Amino acid sequence: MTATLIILTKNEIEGLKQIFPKIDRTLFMELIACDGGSGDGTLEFYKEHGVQIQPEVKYGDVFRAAAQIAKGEIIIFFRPDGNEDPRDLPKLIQYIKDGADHVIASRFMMGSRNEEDDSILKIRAWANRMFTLLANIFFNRTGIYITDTINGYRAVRADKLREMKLDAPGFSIEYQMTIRSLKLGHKIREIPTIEGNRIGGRVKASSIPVGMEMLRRLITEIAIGKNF
Ligand SMILES: Nc1nc2c(ncn2[C@@H]2O[C@H](COP(=O)(O)OP(=O)(O)OP(=O)(O)O)[C@@H](O)[C@H]2O)c(=O)[nH]1
Ligand SMILES: [Mg+2]
Repeated sequence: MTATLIILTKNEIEGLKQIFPKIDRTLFMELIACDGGSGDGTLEFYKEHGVQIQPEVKYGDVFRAAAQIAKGEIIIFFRPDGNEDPRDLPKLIQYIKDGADHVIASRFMMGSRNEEDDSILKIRAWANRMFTLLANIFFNRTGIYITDTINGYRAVRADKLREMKLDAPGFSIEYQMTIRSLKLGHKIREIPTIEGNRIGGRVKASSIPVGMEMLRRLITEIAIGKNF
């Protein structure tokens, strides 16, 4: 099976410089950078390294663009800001080759770490766990609990991604992706991941607006059921 790597960035030059060289490019038939309008040298870095660029793509739109333009049978979404470990890439691909439709790198299973593990309050991690619990209660009939319904680091079969008809606007898109996959009866698997700390740049997903967006997404997905 062939694979496309989708790289998501908005001003991530510091992370990109450290993480990009660790990506095994031989795993992929193509690398596509979906960039949200960087002005810090990120785009120049891509050009120097021969990476195809889709400029000015808003976060949620990346997933729709990927479904349309990726040529690979497997699509992986990757953010080079230090959070995601490129050593997981072969494993994500292998799980799809072994029969999964959708493979999530989980920050909340045995052998995982999430970015907040060293902080005291861990508010984001607990909010993530709550949204994950609710998604499992409302949509998961498989008997296998999904431990991280939100992490964006994941691989999916391109044909299955197209079936999901994703339409969430921003940072709730991965949550919608997991929920739609459950509704469609896709085979979802998880691998443990060690989430690293952000390397440079600034966080773009501010917690409270994203939390509100996730709540709205959950309610909408409950209301529409399989009508999408
Ligand atoms: N294409 C695109 N990428 C974006 C956009 N906004 C953010 N990104 C990238 O998406 C990734 C996730 O955003 P982050 O700000 O790291 O969100 P987060 O991982 O929840 O926050 P941290 O834990 O602080 O890293 C990063 O690689 C960003 O550069 C956007 O509008 N368009
Ligand atoms: Mg991040």
